[in-house]
Amino acid sequence: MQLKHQLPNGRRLIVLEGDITRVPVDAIANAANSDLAGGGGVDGAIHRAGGPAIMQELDRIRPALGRLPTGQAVATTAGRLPAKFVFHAAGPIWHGGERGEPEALASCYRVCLALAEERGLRSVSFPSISTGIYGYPLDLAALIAVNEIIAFLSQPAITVEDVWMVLFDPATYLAYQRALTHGTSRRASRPAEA
Ligand code: AR6
Repeated sequence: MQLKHQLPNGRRLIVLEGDITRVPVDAIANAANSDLAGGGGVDGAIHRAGGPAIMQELDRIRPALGRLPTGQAVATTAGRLPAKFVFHAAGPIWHGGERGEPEALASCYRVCLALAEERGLRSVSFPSISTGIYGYPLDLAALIAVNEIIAFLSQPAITVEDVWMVLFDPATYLAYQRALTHGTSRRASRPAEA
């Protein structure tokens, strides 16, 4: 299942149910953590599919960087993944929403999109950052993600053309579908189901 939302400037947000390691793009965002030491969920899947080159590059980055602040991201090779880069973002752990979680989550999307733009990339994919092990409520996270991505894509003269939200399970896909449909009801164009 997928839902495409095209902006007046031709940029697109594509919401897709699937495995992010199998969708070819220029850069894949990873729901990582501040230690950049790998983990479960999509982080584990990305390291398994990309192979050891990703962790080797993180091992070189880590000493200089220390802990990656929540809401920030760093770029590495994508190894064997069908992409040029992986952007490792440290999403917020949900503590009830009063500890800066919405700002930190929005920052993950903004920083990864800025990393893509700096590199002149055309396509970026995201998983649903923080809504797995980190416990962020799905509908709240989906609205933040969709709003950040659409705000970014609405800018003039950006190199990024397509942003993919690749959602692993039907409930997550439906939450992003709701966020996109609700969020776009006040905008000029409507998303099209494919
Ligand atoms: N493709 C797309 N989405 C996936 C995939 C996949 N292959 N596998 C899982 N997901 P999570 P978080 C979905 O827990 O909440 C790790 O240990 C998953 O179903 O991966 O940000 C890190 O190292 C869910 O919808 O990330 C951190 O320590 C979404 O990805 C911590 O988990 C995010 O779930 C980060 O937790």
